[in-house]
Amino acid sequence: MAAQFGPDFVFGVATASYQIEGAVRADGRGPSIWDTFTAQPGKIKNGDTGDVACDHYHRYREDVALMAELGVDAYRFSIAWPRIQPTGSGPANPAGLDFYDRLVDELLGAGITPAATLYHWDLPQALQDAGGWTVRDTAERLADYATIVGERLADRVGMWMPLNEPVVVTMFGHAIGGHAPGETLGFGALPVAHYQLLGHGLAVQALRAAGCGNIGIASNHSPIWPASDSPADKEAADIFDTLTNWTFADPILRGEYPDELITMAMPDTAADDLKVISTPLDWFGVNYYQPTLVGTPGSSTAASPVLEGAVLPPDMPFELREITGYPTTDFRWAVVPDGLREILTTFQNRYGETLPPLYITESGCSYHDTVGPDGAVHDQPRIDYHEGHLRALAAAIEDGIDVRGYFAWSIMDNFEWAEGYTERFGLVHVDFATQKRTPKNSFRWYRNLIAANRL
Ligand code: PNW
Repeated sequence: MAAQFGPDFVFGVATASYQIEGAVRADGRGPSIWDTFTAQPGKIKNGDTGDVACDHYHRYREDVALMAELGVDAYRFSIAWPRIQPTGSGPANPAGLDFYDRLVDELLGAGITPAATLYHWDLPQALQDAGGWTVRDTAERLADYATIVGERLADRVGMWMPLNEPVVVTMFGHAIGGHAPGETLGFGALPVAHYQLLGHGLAVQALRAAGCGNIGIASNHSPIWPASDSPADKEAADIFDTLTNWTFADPILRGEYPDELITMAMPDTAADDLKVISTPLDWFGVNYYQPTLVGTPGSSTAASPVLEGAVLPPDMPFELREITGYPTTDFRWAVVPDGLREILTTFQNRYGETLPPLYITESGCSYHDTVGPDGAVHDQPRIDYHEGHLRALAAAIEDGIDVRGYFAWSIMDNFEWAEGYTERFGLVHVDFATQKRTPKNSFRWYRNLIAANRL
């Protein structure tokens, strides 16, 4: 069946600063928590770091040229806070701002709308030393940083996102410790959710005051599936759903936290802060990768590959299970295109009239691609992944859900956090030894799709 997208539908690609830029000591950039984390033995596969990554800081012109060839409408990138404020507060570092100024102009010159994320996980280390996301001050610092960047780029950036995936920062960074800063606070990580959300709300206000428009968020969401019909598994799934989906979306879209358990764990100021957190957005961005299968703890040996190797805090009232019966990527994530339609439908039903327009700010898959003897990268599974997810998206639009765009993660292979360079999400293959870029077959497929505007 043919699936068609409206003439204004935005096809994009996405990246994040620490994952692609390298040049971590260039032009006055200060250290971030990811520089610190990757320097600790055993934290990242093969001891990989983002020191060089895709060397995008020096090769951005070549990379923008690839995006122009791809024909995308928009490019979602993140600004490295420690390039703008090396210690996370105080005056701007002009050389840092100049880099994003050049990048934005290069994009506009290629007819591509710049879509900027302010915080994609590279917190200035000095702010971490002062408490990081466990303290209120960091939320206020995010707003100052938003003012600096907003004043410089308001006239040229077409979409703004203060935060990327506050749930992953809370869970992986602070509850179970697989990401920087590596805290293992369990439920004690909930204030980290609150201060990021407060930072988001303050940054939205700061961006608006600086003259920026079209502001949203990139928030990770996953339909939660109970492992069985048993009341115990359903209850475990409900708790996980509340913790990972609605703790992040309700405060923004409804001005309240979802339930008593969460409210009790939040700082005393939370009730007042919710007014700031729910400052209206122009749109809401969903990052979707796969559903999450949840059951009661200790009842199964098939744990989810998402949490492989993680040390879980004791006494969690749920456990993640491996999803079976679907194809999996080489990262062992389940490929479930209908999960995208499901989570979008859940948003529509939960928020109804008050739901702003949606974007898919990330979706993608990792396969361990290699360049073949013919010089090509035959990544048919990635084509199938994006085609399936775009069909599911088209079905959601058909259902009446207002989805305005889709950003493929990622334009090119890059530093995949704790997995280092082993997982490849790109439409373009990167040989990290030579920095050679090779467009994969999926790149050509996406280019044709964008040109035709239909599947
Ligand atoms: C996102 N999960 O992270 C990030 O925004 C990207 O920086 C990252 O490269 C991409 O997805 C691929 O991982 C996620 O476990 C990390 O469900 C973990 C999960 C989802 C998204």
